[in-house]
Amino acid sequence: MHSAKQNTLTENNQFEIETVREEIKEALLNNDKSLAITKIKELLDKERNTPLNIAITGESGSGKSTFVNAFRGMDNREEGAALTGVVETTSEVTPYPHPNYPKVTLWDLPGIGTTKFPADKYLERVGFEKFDFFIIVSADRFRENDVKLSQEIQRMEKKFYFVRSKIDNDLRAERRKRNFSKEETLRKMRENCIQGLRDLDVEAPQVFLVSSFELHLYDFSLLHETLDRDLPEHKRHFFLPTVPKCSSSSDC
Ligand SMILES: Nc1nc2c(ncn2[C@@H]2O[C@H](COP(=O)(O)OP(=O)(O)OP(=O)(O)O)[C@@H](O)[C@H]2O)c(=O)[nH]1
Ligand SMILES: [Mg+2]
Repeated sequence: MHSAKQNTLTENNQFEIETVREEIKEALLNNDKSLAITKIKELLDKERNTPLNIAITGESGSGKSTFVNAFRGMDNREEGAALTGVVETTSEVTPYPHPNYPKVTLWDLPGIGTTKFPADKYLERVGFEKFDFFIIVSADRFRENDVKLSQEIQRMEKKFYFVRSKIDNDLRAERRKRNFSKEETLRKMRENCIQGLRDLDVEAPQVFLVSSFELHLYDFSLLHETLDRDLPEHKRHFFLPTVPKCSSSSDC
């Protein structure tokens, strides 16, 4: 998102894939169909086997584990779902395979700024190098820890998307006010995050308003589409939305 060095895939894999692509072009130019077919098969094989590691990060309680479950098309109560809770819950960096794409791993991270993971040592302790990109999950306002995370991820020359979570909660609370406007409330929340990121020199902040309990509303689908679009060509279609098992807060 911020520099040419940033990559969503490990550079080695990408290099190998580029090499095979070049070999295919050359085989086609030389009219060597049989070599081209062999190389195309090799390319498809490499693409299938390219791992993608996505870190879900943010403050404790911001809704990271719930988001991981939603992303995997699961409900918090299902067996195999990441544990969620009203008190600090995730204390280890935990991998969850994507149900449809075994090479895609979602990493549920502990909250930034807890005793075990203080803000200044956070990225180092969670082992940031192994992640291809980050999704920062933030509830409420754009906070100091969001600032620190965004800055550090940029400094590490990695890419991130920003998810403003628990939108259902905010709308429910705001609805009690006179002159409530859903559109205006959503606009203000989006603007607050975008401005917070712009103040940190993020050129084109990617902000998504999400309720992990109401996946059919707000920006959840847009987030999937954006990830799908941003990924290098060979990883396309990995992120076409998993059909959620629950579509309203009442059945989640
Ligand atoms: N209303 C609402 N509640 C949510 C949403 N996402 C998470 N929650 C609730 O927020 C609380 C914290 O969610 P978790 O997913 O455990 O948060 P976390 O960021 O993983 O927390 P730690 O593991 O402690 O860092 C739980 O009670 C969730 O049910 C959401 O989109 N809407
Ligand atoms: Mg958690």
